[in-house]
Amino acid sequence: MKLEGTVIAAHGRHYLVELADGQTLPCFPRGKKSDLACGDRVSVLRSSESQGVIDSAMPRQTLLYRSNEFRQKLIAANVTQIIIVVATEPSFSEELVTRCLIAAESQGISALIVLNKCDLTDRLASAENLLEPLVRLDYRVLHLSARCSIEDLRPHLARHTSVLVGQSGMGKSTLVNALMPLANARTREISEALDSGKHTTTHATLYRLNDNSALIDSPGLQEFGLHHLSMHELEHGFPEIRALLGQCRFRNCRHDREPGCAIQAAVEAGQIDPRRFAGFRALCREPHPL
Ligand SMILES: Nc1nc2c(ncn2[C@@H]2O[C@H](COP(=O)(O)OP(=O)(O)OP(=O)(O)O)[C@@H](O)[C@H]2O)c(=O)[nH]1
Ligand SMILES: [Mg+2]
Ligand SMILES: [Zn+2]
Repeated sequence: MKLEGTVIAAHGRHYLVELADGQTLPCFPRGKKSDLACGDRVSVLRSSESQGVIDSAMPRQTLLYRSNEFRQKLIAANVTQIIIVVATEPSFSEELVTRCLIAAESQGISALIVLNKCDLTDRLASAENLLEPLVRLDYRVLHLSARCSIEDLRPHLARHTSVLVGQSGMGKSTLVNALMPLANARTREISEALDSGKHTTTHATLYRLNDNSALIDSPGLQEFGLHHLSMHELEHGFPEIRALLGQCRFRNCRHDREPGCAIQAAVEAGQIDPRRFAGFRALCREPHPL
């Protein structure tokens, strides 16, 4: 008998599937390939009382993933919001935030930036300084301290399936635990089922919130390769560049050294942040599909 469910934890070839009745079943993919992500909806065949085989996966609404020249790494499927978690300390990579935003943009996923650990006030100003260009572009930036209160975050989660992404140590899991006191126990339980249970998150896990929304905690990222995005998607991933597309002299302008480039003119006129433009150019120089 086929059962439908949602992947709520993904760790290598091990998946935990939540079935329609709320029960969870450890499952393996058929064959060698395992290309499912947390949040994927699947159809499962029960192979024993305590194990299943994933028969097929349903089409995805969205897929958040990263890629380098060798392979792709799936982060989460069917999410409607990406929450990029940065912190006052340890210091964070502005470039990684930009890359997360572009990946979200390419999938039509809304983005929220959380600046966590605002209780550590010494480093607050320098973190805010790094985020300033993004605030000016109207990206939502929420100041939080998972240690003190996460109540300001709750309204942003409503009606969404959100995934928390960011570098290790930013406080993603602390946020989850603060939002859901029961998550702590669940995390331990799932860690025991899937791996040795270290402090740092080793696999993505989906948690249901009371009001029909869901939250996925994911392992810390050190890099976010975007080799799968075309030049067109990169241009559209920067709102300030997107706004000027079509205004360059040449239709196939690469916004590098071409004369009559509206983007370069905007950088020179101080309308586009030079750090953002440098980030865009660096992305363009990486390999990408045409
Ligand atoms: N001062 C302070 N410390 C915090 C806050 N939030 C989290 N921490 C601490 O930051 C450390 C890392 O927190 P985690 O929640 O494990 O970070 P993470 O982003 O899940 O890290 P990975 O799972 O490795 O990706 C822990 O020691 C937390 O106690 C905060 O708001 N204020
Ligand atoms: Mg974690
Ligand atoms: Zn141009």
